[in-house]
Amino acid sequence: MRLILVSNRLPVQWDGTPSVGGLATGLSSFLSEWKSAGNEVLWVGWPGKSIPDKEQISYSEKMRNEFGTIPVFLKQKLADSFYNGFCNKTIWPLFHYFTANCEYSDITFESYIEANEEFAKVITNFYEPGDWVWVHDYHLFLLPGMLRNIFPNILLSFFLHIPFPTFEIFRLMPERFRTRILNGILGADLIGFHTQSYTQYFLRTLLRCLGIENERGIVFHKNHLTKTGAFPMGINVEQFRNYSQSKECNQIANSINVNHKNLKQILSVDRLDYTKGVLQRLNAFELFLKQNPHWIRKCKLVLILVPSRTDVSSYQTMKRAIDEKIGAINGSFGTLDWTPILYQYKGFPFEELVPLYKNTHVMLVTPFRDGMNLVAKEFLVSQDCGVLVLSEMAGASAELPEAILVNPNDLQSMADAILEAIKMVPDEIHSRNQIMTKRLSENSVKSWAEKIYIETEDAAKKNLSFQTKSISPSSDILLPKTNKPIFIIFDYDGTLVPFESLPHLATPKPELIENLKELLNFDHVSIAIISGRDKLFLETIFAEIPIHLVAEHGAWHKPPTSSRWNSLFTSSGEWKSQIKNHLDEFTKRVPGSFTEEKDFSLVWHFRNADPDIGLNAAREMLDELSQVSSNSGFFVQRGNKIIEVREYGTGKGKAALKILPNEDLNIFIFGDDTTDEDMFREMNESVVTVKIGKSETIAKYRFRDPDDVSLWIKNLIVFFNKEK
Ligand code: GDG
Repeated sequence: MRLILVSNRLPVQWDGTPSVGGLATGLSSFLSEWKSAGNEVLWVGWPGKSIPDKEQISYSEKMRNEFGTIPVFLKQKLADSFYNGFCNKTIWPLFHYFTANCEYSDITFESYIEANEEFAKVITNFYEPGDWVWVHDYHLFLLPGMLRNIFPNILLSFFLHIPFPTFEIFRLMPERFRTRILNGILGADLIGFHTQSYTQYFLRTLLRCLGIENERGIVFHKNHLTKTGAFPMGINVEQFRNYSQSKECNQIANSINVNHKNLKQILSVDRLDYTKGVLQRLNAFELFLKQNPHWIRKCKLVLILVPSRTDVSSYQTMKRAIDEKIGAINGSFGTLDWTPILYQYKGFPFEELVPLYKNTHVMLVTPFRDGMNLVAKEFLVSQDCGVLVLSEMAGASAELPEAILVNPNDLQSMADAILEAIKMVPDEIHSRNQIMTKRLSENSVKSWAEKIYIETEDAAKKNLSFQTKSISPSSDILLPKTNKPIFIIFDYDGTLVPFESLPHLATPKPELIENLKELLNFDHVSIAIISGRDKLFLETIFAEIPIHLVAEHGAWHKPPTSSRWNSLFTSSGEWKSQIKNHLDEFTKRVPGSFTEEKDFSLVWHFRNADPDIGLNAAREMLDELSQVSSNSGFFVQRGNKIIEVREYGTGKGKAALKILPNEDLNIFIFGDDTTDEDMFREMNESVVTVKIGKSETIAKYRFRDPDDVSLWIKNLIVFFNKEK
């Protein structure tokens, strides 16, 4: 199988030198195993600068042959507006909670769309069915949706490397941007995040922004199923560990250390970015020196800042502030033979970075917010006897609770943490680090990538079974195959008519009533409506039609020829008053919800409630009621924005069996809800069962919506007329 990795930046820069960043290095172990199993890998991305038109063909050939990379060419103006604009002035600050830094510009959003389209075009040129496409990060939110439109069956993963913010933050983005972004990511089969919290924030955002619910992290949208989940990215543990224990690494470590043998080394390594909290870290170090003067001349802070986004003016301003702060600390605390901060504004090769980790006593990783932070993990597997001071706001803190966790906004706690770390005894350091490094070895970057592949494949399989069930209402498969009498059962809400905000507004169009009447003119056709609605409602709606009506999920039955309702089940009803009080409590608590009372059941509706509050209350209610329902005479079922509490032993499935005549029939059953699954389950293989809508079903076929049901009815009429 061929893997097509897609990220904004390629693992090699335009001139062939390696890019700084965790992804390429991290993935190398997974990729080499992938390739040695006979698979191919191609990496698609922007080369980082504009390449003149006439050089593009030869450049592409060279990159593909030498590095297995495929460049996406973006004109300088577009690249600037896309990358420096929408990516780094809108998404990056917003998703890291720097809301005051955000700009919302239609111009840069247009560029964002255009750049994503350029990526889609390049992939379209060489994509082949069977390839696995794995899109990375926030620069390419729209790409999964674009690719899904072109290749409906593409195997597609998306991984977000930065945090996904809470809904309240996400919705600060104008609706026209955010809707498009969410729809774009949902084109993937799998969406991975670093932590459980980011996943939950994303799912909640889908609910609040698009009204899309999830079933245990699975989302159905536009006839496509997407799995979501937390996949904390690991590192290439062996690579760091092996090198850190090598002779070469020891030699470099000793040579770096030669002038500072007696100083405890505090290390800080970041890309220059305001999210990393570098200035705050310097302030904490200054406070530490002020409050603990006995550590003066006994420690040094090695501060490495890797240049990044150097053409953005706010980054230049930040760099100046950091430079000044370093100057001030060195000026006021330094002596002729000691400088507190050794500052390096450049990247270091791996071979020099690891010896620095190894020499370190205290590693400061204190970002204001960070998707994961791989530096913290790399340090842990490379150190000899070093303490990790880690921000609670970094995704890595969820996996590394044995580190000294700090709030980067709390200067005093950071200064205290430096002191605690620098004084920590080796036994304690080893015991803390051992637990963390063991965990890191078990969750290496290789197993991270493998899990993502397995889950993506699983989602794609689920999608396939979801799609194979989808059928056109005019398909011949849905026509009667024999001339036996025909019995059709329809659910009402969500099947014959779409949902409305209030139940009494959901009524059939006159055309539908006419078509049902016409169908019943064929004397071998019988129709039943089996609904959760009450008797009066069904009687009123279907007053003119000779049809079986079954109300309250099978509690009552009125045959076509009769004006009387018979009870299909017997009821004790003892449970009702107690449960009604309980549901009423929820109704008081959740604005927009209400309780409906029927002869054999109680229904709590939350369609008009705030989606989040409604859903949470429904979960709570389900949980509470299912604990008391056994042997209590009732059972609880979740429906479409409702919770139904019903007399035990009743149900649509049993009701359907009771009203079906005892003869050989062509049976068709249509329903949209979990209560309709009861009917599908009770029927034998010969019955044609059709689910309306997206969620999981045991029905044989699937229609998109009630309009498909109306089309099927019309199609059946045409068929019978032809047969006459
Ligand atoms: C994103 C998210 C998430 C750094 N300086 C040098 C150097 N590095 C390497 C490190 C590490 C990588 O860069 C930095 O990884 P981070 O995790 O800290 O952050 P980002 O790559 O900026 O960004 C982040 C990550 O994606 C992965 O999902 O953790 O939260 O923002 O691997 O070793 N490498 C070399 N010289 C350096 O000077 N060779």
